[in-house]
Amino acid sequence: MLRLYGIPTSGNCYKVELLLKQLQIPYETVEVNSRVGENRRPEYLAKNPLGQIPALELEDGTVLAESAAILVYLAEDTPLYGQNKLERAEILKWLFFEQTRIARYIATTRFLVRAGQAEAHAELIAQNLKSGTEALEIMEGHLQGKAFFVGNRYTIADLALFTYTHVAEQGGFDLKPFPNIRAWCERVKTTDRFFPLPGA
Ligand SMILES: N[C@@H](CCC(=O)N[C@@H](CS)C(=O)NCC(=O)O)C(=O)O
Repeated sequence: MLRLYGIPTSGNCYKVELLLKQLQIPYETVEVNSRVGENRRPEYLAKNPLGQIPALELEDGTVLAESAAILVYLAEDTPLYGQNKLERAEILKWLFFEQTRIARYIATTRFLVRAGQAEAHAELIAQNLKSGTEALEIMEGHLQGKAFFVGNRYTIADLALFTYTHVAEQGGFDLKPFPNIRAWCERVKTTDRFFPLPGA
């Protein structure tokens, strides 16, 4: 059986867990709590030298890291990944965008705010709010007249982007000026076997 290392409240772990549930793939979880540094323990590093959560251990013992790579691995050959070369490339584009903009600016800011470290990192947060809002503007424009990001149906691009976008206000972002994003978030929540991000 597949084995997911991480904690349910981590957005990056949630992405993988949500996909596993939506694809109805059986799995078990092993808690590796990054909040207390368990991701840096030698026994975990031996499994995942990248030293972060999530990681997914396959039946043959291979360990996959990086949430976007895990999503692609799990979704391949399902309707939640691209059905042709162009769709697959477009999905990868949004997965990279999620990592380089949404995770970088929005998830980091939310983490710092929730950890009570906003004042200590005021300059970084101000820059992130600006860059993260620019990323939201790009998403808002892309969603104009579209229900989902790629191929007019729910895919792992939506799943990945949704995770930290729908809780962006917890990091001090304002989603009010983004009606397309807000409507899309509600749409994602109606997909089969959706469950909310724990602790959000
Ligand atoms: N790019 C990675 C980021 C993973 C990540 O940032 N994980 C966090 C928890 S949400 C973590 O392990 N933080 C502890 C650390 O980096 O030491 C992914 O998408 O999987």
